This record gives sequence, C-alpha cells and structure tokens, in this order.
Amino acid sequence: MKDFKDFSICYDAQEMLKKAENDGVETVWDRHEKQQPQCGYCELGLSCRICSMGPCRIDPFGEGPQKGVCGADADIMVARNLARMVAAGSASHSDHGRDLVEVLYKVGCGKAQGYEIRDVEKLTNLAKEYNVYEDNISIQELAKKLALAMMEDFGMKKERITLINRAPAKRIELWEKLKVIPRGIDRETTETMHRTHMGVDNDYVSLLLQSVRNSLSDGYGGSMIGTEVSDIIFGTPKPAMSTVNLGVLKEDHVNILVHGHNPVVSEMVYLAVTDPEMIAYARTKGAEGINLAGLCCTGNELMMRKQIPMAGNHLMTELVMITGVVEAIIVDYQCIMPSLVDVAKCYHTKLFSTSDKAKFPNVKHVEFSPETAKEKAYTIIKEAIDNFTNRKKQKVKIPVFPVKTMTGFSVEAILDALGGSLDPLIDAIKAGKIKGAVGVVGCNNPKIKHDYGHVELIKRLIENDILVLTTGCANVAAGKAGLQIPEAKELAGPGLKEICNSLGIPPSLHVGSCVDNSRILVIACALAKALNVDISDLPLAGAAPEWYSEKAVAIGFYVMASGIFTVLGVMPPILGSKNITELALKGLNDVFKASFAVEPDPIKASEIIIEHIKQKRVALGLPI
Ligand code: BF8
Repeated sequence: MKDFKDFSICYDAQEMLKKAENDGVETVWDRHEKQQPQCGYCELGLSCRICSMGPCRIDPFGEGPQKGVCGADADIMVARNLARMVAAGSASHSDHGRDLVEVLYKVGCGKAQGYEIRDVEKLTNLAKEYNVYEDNISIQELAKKLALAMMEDFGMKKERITLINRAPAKRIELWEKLKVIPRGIDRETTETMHRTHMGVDNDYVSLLLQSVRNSLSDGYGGSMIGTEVSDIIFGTPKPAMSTVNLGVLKEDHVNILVHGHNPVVSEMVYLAVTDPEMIAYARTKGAEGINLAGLCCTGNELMMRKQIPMAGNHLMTELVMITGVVEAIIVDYQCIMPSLVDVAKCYHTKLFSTSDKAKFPNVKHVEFSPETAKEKAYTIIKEAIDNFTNRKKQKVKIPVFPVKTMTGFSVEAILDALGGSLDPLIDAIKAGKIKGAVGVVGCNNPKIKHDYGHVELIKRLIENDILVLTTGCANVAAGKAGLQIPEAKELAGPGLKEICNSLGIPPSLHVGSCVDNSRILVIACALAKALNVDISDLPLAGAAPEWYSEKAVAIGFYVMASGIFTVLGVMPPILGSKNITELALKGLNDVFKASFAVEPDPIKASEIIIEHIKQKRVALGLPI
C-alpha cells in the first residue's frame, strides 16, 4: 500500500493521489518511480549527445573512457550540458518577454483588441530609462517607441542591455572586469548554443562565464522586460487577498483553469469569463456561474493582478483534473506536462492550446494573437461552458476548502507598504528586527516531497526573523500552508512579527511568477544602492528547494552572479566534474562574491542560510 503522505505534504494532493489510483490514472509520481534507477551518467553530467560521433559518456570511477569521441573530458561535458540548460532557461523567459513586447507594440499601433495601457506612470518611467521619452506624443505612440527600443535589447546593435544599469555600480564594475555584461538577449543565448557546439569553446571556465552572461541577459533582460511590460499592459500589482488549493474549484460552477506563463492569454480569458453574457450562458447549461482559477505561473500573474484563486502548482496540474469538475484547461506555454492530455482523457476536461510554440497532439488548438485574442477567448469559454453537461457526478470530489492567501507584492506595492521609501526596511535590517531577506523560488520536483522543501524552509526562515519573498510554485506552497497571510506573523520571530504588525503584511510575500524574480533583483539592487554597497554585502540569500526546470538553472545563475548566495534543494548535473563542483560550491566566491550550496533537507538548508546571513551582518557591523 502506498502512503501518499510520502509524496506530498498537501491533503488535497494526497486525496487526489488516492482517487487517481482508484480511477486508474497514472501520475508524475508513477512515472518517476518507473524511471528508477535514473541514468547515473546523466545525473553527473557525464553523458553527451551533442553530436553524432556520440552519444558518449565518461566513467566516473576512472575505469572506463575518460573522454568522449571528440576528446571532451568531464569538465567540458559538464560545462557544455550546464550551459545549454542556462540557454534553454534564458530562452524560455526571454521569448515570453518578447511576446509581451510584441503586444505592447501592437497596442501602440492600435491593433491589439482588448489590451490597453493600464500603468501609464510605469510606461513613462521605462520610456525615460530607455531614453525614448517625449512629452508631446500620445500614450500609444510612447508605447510603440518603448516597444521598439526594447526590441533592440533582443538584438545585436547594443553593447549592453538597458536594464543592466539598474545594478549597483560595484556589481557592474565586477561584471565589466569579468566581461559578462550581456550585449543582447537573443545574442547571448545564440552564442551559448554556438560555443557549446562540438569544437568551439573547449574551456570550462570560459563556457561557465558565457553561461553567466546568458543568465544575466535573462534576469536583467528577458525576464525584467516581461515583468515591466506585463505591469504596463495589465497593471502593476497591489496587495489584496485571494484563495488557494483545490478547494477553489466549485462544484456548481463551470470551472476553467489557465495554465502556463504568459498573461497575454489568461488576461483575455479573464475578460471573457467576467462578461455577463457568458455567465448567463453558463446558467442556461445548469451552472451557477463561471469559476476561473489558475495553475502555475499564469495563475500567479492573474492572482497578482486580479486576485483570481490559485488551484495549484506544478505537481498539482495533473491532480486538478482528478476532481472531476474541471471543464477546461487553457494552456499557453512552459511547464505544461504532456501527460495532461492522458489525464484529461480519463475525465471530461477539455484542453485548449493557444500558442503556436506549444502544441499537443489531439488537443484543440485555438491560436491567440494580439489582434484576435479577445474573440478567441470567447470561443474557448463558450466550448468550456458547453462541456459542463458532460460532467460525471460519480467522478466528482473536491477534497478541501480553500484557504486565504495574500498576493500582489510588486516592488511598487512593497515601497507603498513602507511609506514610499526603502528606509523603514533598511532601518529594520540595521536594528536586527529583520535579520535579512531570502527569495524562496522555483518549482516542484517528484524527487522532493511535494511542497515540503518550500514550506519547511520558509517556516524556519521567518521564525528566525528573516523576511521571505516567494515566486513561482514556491508561492503556492507557502500560500496553501497559510504562510502568506498577515496572521502568519504569529509564526515569525519577534522582530519580523513587529514589522509585519505595523505594516499589515505577511512574513512571506508573494512577489509573482518566475519572470517576476526580476522584482527581487530590483529590490536587491535598490537596497545595495541605498546603502552604497555591493549586493553581495547584503544579508540576502536565494533558495530553490524543489527546482526542476532549465529556467530555474538560469535563475540560479543570475541570482548568484548578482552576488546572492543560493541554496538548491536538488543537485544539478555537475558532480561528474570535480573542478566545476568545487567552483560552484566555493570557488565562485572569489569571482562573483557568491556561490551555491546544495541541500535537499530544508531544515539543514535553513541553518546554512541563517549562518550566511549572520556572517553578512557581522561584516556590515550589524547586530546579529
Ligand atoms: O516558471 S516555478 S514549475 S510554473 S519553472 Fe514551472 Fe518551476 Fe513552477 Fe513557473 Ni517557474
């Protein structure tokens, strides 16, 4: 008998896993088990299938081959594989950012139905930052100009991407010395792919430096643009309450879920489901109304701006259908497991793909473009409503009631909460009421008990007076555990509790989706500038306790390269190279003044982070 408590700490997940077993549905955990033992060469980074002289592998015990057919040794193999992970991750975030710039441009041209400029102040500020501001032109014209300027960041005309200038002078100086300032967003990803082709860059240090440059083109480029343009078009988030877990689904409503990452699709879906005509149509089919909820980062985007409830994170995306009440899942791209198609077949759920970049066999594809998104959203919602009558009563089970969670902590919202400047936060850090801040970010991974890594780590940090900022799937875990509501201050240490009390904020703040890690960078940069130090001097850390994706590797690289010590819960495929492992865990400190640690146990990870923050405080002469 399986004990599903070993799989997830969440009651809703455990109940759905039991039901999956009864319903004969295979889940990600089943497939993970069937894959055991997973390939040891790949785990160590010692396999290579870059060219057709291979595939090759290197024997980690020194008995078999020590070089690939081309002559690549363990260092080259590990570095090339890792670099390609960074390139794929950066490409994903940055292509998402590009899609938003395209919408911004079309809004400027008056060709994007349903979209508008919601944050004119941000548009104006960004236009000034990009040096394209003119005060005698229309908002639309300005949007077009900014979009065109941002497009140049993607290309090869510039020597450095624009928003890298947000970093403090000391960090920029260091990056200049190391020659890792990104020149163009696409350029760096292409160059990483070029360098990792057989027989190009055969020096592992050089490959890793390019990986850093590539990741910075994501953090301060594609992702930062993604966040800023989303705010311009859809509004900059403000703190508000919402709900989370499978209990957000409603038995008497048509349940529609959005899954993926890009708010360009989900915002139009929101528009359609709130249309009284569509709600009236749902009533004609016997439903009380339409219930829209989110999954993964598109869910985060909608929750941040519209307080749309969140059904679950990465490992909940199959389980959500097992409730038997989901009429439709509308996906855009990234983190959408192909298995969703198989699970949907066991229930009445209809899947809809919306991006030419992310198609699925036998799934209805409704292509969204800025010009037609609104009308396409209506088409899908109508079909979802029609599907309500296909629901099978005997298959329905919603295992929990939803819990409250607080959302909407954009940089602007954090500044607002602080009364307009970072000073109160700086004072609290100096006084030791807040010992430091940690970004807890990233995914779920069946290798780690679902949500355990996030929740245990966050609990330990806040009880030690460390403010937590969450993004991505970490946010959902924290929200479900009740850590993102103001009442969670009771779980915080006395200093953090006092600050939460006076500001009315939770000790763990939802700052958005994974591209919104750029918001964490902006805060770190602003703090360093205000104190006239480097980011690496600050009592900060990053953590990705349950990461799985290549995007997370890119994030880890740009966070470390920004000077923030980063703890990973899952070992990246580097152990096959002694040189690279030593560099990642220690040597990087001499180069970037920050490094990585790997610790799957969140309690031990919290101890490592607390000690790191102590050391940073001592170095700054602050009380510990
Ligand atoms: O971009 S945290 S599983 S949903 S990769 Fe994916 Fe990881 Fe979730 Fe968002 Ni980020």
